[in-house]
Amino acid sequence: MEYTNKLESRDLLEMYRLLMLTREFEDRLCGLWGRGGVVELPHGSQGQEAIAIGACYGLRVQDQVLPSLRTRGAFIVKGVPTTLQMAGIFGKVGGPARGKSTTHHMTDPVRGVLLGTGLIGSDIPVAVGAALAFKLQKKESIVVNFFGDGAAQRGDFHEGLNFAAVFKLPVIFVLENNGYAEYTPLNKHFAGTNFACRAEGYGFPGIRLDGNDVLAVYEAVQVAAARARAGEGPTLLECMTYRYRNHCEGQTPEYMRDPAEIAEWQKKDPIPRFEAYLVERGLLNEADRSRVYAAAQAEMDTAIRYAEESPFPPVEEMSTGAYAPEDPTLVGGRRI
Ligand SMILES: Cc1ncc(C[n+]2csc(CCOP(=O)(O)OP(=O)(O)O)c2C)c(N)n1
Repeated sequence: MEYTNKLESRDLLEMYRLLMLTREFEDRLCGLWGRGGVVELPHGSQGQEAIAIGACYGLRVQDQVLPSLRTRGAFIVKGVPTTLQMAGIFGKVGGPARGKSTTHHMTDPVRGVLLGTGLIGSDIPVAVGAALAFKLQKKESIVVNFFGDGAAQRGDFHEGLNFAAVFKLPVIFVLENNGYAEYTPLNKHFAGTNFACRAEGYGFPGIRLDGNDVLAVYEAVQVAAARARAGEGPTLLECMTYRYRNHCEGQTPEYMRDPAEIAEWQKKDPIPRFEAYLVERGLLNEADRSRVYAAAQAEMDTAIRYAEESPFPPVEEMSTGAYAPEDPTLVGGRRI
């Protein structure tokens, strides 16, 4: 594919590092399950990391992301330290919400990651509400909302998209179509041919693209972001991808995927594909690759150690931060 972006070598290499770090984070997290420490079932995103990295890479600091329960890369690109993320997953004080956010409900609004809801699809109107707030405040910031093909079957999807379209809100809907909703294959919950065309019904662009191509995602989001910042309204991006792991760790064998299907998608894995692109341009060699991988491993060693050593929150903090502050621009005492 021919790309049109003007990314410099250092950006390309940084995107590569972020991809590697996200994969390593997920591999380590899934590996920790059942060995103590991790307090909630990990939902791995291995295979679909290029979507979060490509989508978030060009965002501004003030832009907010509303991730799904599987959008690890969004936290990484938005600069939530891996130490804090892992401590949060361990339910420890060192986490971004001082032990209250674990994996599903991790949030760090100061760094630009909003809290989603536990109900898939219900995040969509929340993201739209945040975009409405930006518009009312006359800010140039945008919201990027990630969700899966299963979430797109909820009524919230239609309500959210329609509202965002009518009010021309600065929001990008990133639909990670990984072919499964929990364990249900796409053809068992969807009789249509694609989700992108739904946007046309609401009067805004919907584009289907290769979600395993980090630069294709980056470019599509850049176009959508410019449109959103110019007051022209939302875009729906249907990113085609696959997740290698089951819905979550700790599942019984009947839910396991067909190994042949996994092998087919591994040929399109976003990381080797991007490596090949970088190698072809003379930006990466085997030694660089090993160095980036070793750095990701070392960073995750540190993150896990930090999480293990961080204390559990004291009981006095049980309800702290659980209710909206009187001043809604303050979160955990910090202004957002
Ligand atoms: C309203 C609601 N129904 C069911 C669930 C349980 N659940 C959690 S994730 C998930 C599947 C979501 O599928 P999809 O949106 O395609 O995302 P994926 O898990 O494939 O990334 C389900 C059904 C839920 N959290 N909320």
